[in-house]
Amino acid sequence: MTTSQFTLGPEVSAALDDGRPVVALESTLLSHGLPPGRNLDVARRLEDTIRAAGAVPATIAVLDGRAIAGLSPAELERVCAADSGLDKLSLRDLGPALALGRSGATTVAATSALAAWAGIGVFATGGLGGVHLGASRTWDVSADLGVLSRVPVLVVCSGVKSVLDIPATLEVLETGSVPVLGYRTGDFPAFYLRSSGHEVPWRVDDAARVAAVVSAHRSAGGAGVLLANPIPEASEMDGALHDRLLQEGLELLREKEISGADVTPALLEHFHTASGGASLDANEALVLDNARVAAEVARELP
Ligand code: PSU
Ligand code: MN
Repeated sequence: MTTSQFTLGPEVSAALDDGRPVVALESTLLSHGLPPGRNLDVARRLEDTIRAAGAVPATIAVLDGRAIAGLSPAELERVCAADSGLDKLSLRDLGPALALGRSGATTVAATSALAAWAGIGVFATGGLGGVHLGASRTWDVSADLGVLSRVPVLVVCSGVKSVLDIPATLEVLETGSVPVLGYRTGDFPAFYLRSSGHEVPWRVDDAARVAAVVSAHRSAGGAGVLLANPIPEASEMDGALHDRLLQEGLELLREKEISGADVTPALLEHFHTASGGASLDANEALVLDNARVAAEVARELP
């Protein structure tokens, strides 16, 4: 499928035509979540990991008014460049960006919608957006949550950051009828940490069963499914370091009066600079593991 507003990379197009497994990847985590240089390295490793696990990667972004699933190497470099100037596009931004010829990196919400448009049912990322602390006052609830309740895609992530209101995030997912599956765990993970201290409603221990849940949920009239895969044990961040960075980050947000879509990028940057790179290693380890798991599930889906 290639239209004036949507381009599939040749490898993705061939895989979809043949019914081979494809895994979508988002671009916001590259352009807004990782520093230039490191982001391109991670982007390539993500694609290699998916190929090694027997699926085809489809990194998604919007460039010059076209949605692309399966960026070319040059397009991937553009998304990761220090001077890319890319906006962060959520689903509310896709119509304007496509129609007005703009470029941007896609969030979980926007990537999920574009993946579904392309016929891709599995998507790997690092962290999902969620309910921000203080949301009862600010109404800052990521569109990622609402989109999962409407779009038939499996999102594999490592939970949400502890900067968010995690119980409220799980409540909103329940309201949206999104099954939350813990992958080989009964705890909902908190990105850098394997456990948030909150339970998941369902635990699933292998890729074939995850695929079976996704199929059954769709048969029953549901849409998105969240698979929460904790960061590999060896890469988990030290708890005390994590708590210190989080407190500092929250203080920084207050000081600089940062709000809305800028909150996550600002916090990530604080973690990366103040941890001397430890958070980058953790971030890379978890997203690569999610890519591998997503490919394994994609292979099990009809
Ligand atoms: N959480 C992370 N890293 C990220 C994001 C979230 O740990 O890079 C990005 C994802 O693209 C996610 C988006 O979809 O932030 C959510 O942003 P908002 O809360 O503004 O909806
Ligand atoms: Mn928001």
